[in-house]
Amino acid sequence: MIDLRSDTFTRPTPAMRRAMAEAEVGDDVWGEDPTIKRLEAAVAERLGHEAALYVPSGTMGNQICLRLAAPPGTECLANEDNHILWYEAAAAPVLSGVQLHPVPGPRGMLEPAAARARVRAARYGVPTSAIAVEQTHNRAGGAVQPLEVLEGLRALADEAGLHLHCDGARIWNASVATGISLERYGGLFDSLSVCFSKALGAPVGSAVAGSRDLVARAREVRHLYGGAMRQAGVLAAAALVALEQMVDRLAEDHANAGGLAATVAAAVPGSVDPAAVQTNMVLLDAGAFGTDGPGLVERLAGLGVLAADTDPDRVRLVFSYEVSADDAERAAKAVVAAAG
Ligand code: TLP
Repeated sequence: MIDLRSDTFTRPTPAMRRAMAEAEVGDDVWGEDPTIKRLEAAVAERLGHEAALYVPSGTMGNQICLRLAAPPGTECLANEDNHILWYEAAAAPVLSGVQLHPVPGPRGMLEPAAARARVRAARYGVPTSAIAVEQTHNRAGGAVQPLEVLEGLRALADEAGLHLHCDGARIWNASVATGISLERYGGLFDSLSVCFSKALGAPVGSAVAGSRDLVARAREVRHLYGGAMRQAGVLAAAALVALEQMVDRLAEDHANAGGLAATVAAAVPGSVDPAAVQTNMVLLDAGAFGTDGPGLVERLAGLGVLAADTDPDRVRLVFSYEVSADDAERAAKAVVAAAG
């Protein structure tokens, strides 16, 4: 089976397992885990921020940031397809009293003009306190949010006094795809949540980055949410290997995704737009295969490819280091066969 359900399915590399076995550890609640400290320093440096904090998951990273970004009874603007709206169990309203305000936009984009039109003051209802973006954008098939859009949102945030947060679970993919440095992206945001356990292949973990003050407050919220861990350096060690060894190679995943999309688009009209494939994901339109999302997933499974129906009529394929170029070619043939 070629598993293209998600890049979250990746297992740790041999180098990660070795680093985990050999990690120097201490009690991180006491601030005494040297491996976690190294990871946090490395993340902060790469993203051009003062500090960073290791957290158990991307969801917790986002939710810690949203709590700090937006006081209860205020709202955070986000593209209607953002992960925080679809997959985080209503955590922002439940845990932080924050209303998420979904804004339509193409390819996961929150266009500055559309965002500006939704910024409200208390006298009109719910005051806006924050803006959240997602880089790359999951439900938009790994779409890269353009730099000028992010800069436009930064200008809006400065002008209107809003907090700008980035769900950067796959920000590494954006940087590799565009050549824009992590530091340049990072500098645009007041807070980021980044993940080591998606395309980078670490088994567990994410980090929040921001100013020293934001990260100190994030540490308190992490404790409140039950995310303060003890000798978690065994996990952070794998994340360090992910950062050091697994970022540049993402270009291979992007090439594999692009190659599959080109093959499938040529053979199955209307199934996929190859120009929309910018990073490690491909979205297939199940209708072009004469079926629906679950139907296409079932056919693909019968042909040796595991995929996920992310919508009733849409199937997502995700590439990672566990999918070789050969696997990608075999998967492309299976997808074409699924049309016949
Ligand atoms: N994404 C998962 C599922 O939740 C959909 C996947 O298979 O892609 N932000 C983004 C952009 C994500 O894609 C994810 C996970 C998260 C946050 C949450 O990370 P975790 O699973 O570590 O809480």
